[in-house]
Amino acid sequence: MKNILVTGALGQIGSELVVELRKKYGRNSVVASDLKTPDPEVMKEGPYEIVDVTSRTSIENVVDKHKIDTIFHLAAILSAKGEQNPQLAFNVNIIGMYNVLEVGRDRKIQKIIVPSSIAAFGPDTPKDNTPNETILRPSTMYGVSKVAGELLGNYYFTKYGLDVRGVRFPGIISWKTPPGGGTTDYAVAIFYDAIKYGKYECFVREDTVLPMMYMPDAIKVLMDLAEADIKNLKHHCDYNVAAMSFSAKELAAEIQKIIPELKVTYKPDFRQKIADSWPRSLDDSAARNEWGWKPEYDIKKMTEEMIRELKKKLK
Ligand code: NAD
Ligand code: AKB
Repeated sequence: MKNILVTGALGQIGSELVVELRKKYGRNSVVASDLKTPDPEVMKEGPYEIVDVTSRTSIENVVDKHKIDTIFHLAAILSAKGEQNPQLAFNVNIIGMYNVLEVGRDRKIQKIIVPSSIAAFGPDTPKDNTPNETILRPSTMYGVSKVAGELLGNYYFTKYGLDVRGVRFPGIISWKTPPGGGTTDYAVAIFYDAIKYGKYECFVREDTVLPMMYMPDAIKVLMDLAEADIKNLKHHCDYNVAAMSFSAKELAAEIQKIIPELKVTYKPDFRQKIADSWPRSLDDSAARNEWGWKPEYDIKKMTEEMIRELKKKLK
């Protein structure tokens, strides 16, 4: 991994992944890219390019210019935004993935790392301790695009020997960059509103249980999977990874241990149906056995750190 391109680098995960990749592989070895021109501060941190993944040429130009050998493909439209604009989600997530794979094949890219999601599962999937191999029949365009991405990645590995790797992320919780339009966004928004207003109106029911992961663990997932010895990988683009599972009410109670004045009300909207179609917990033994995945954060440690960091940020 000498020259790395990150697509969707201004998003919730990309903005933190780029920093860690640069720490490990060097500032100039990591090219961040997204649709827009970022703040001047971001431009100063290292190479940045505008790349629209729906255009194969746009990806090719940057791959050629920087002699890219590894791509972390993060550009996507998430579940809630995707249900508001399924055509955009199809275009960015499915055509975008296809373009990245085609450029990978054509330019002999060594490795492509691409997150899938718990959204690949659907209402017919077993909800508890969901196996790695199970029913993939999602009810959202985002989920459909994630299943397509997993299958395409596996296909390009088998057909062309392209090394494509990916995990099914649960909801990611972080304080640096707000999430970009997913169903699990309430698990981040509650922290901001708890600190700013002492109250939060949650858009899913209090008994909604979903798998979640704190950002440092998510970054570790991507970096460890990228470095894993391919000889040990029996899967490619579809590893379940788990860290914690809790209900919206349990999260509120954990925050109330530190911010006792927090009042939470529940007003479910269209995102409830999406949340109800996803698993409550995951069996991630394949990731643990094949490349040593192990999370560091549980709900308590994550909540304490989120509140500490957000208080500093929002001061
Ligand atoms: P995000 O919405 O925060 O960021 C996505 C980025 O993609 C944005 O900066 C956006 O500008 C960019 N983008 C959109 N259309 C583009 C296009 N045509 N070309 C180039 N860039 C474009 O998303 P994220 O949370 O950082 O997610 C990154 C990846 O991880 C996605 O594949 C997502 O499905 C997956 N994932 C995220 C979570 C989560 O909770 N954050 C959970 C599961 C999976
Ligand atoms: C979303 O809610 O859409 C994402 C995800 C779980 O993929 N956070």
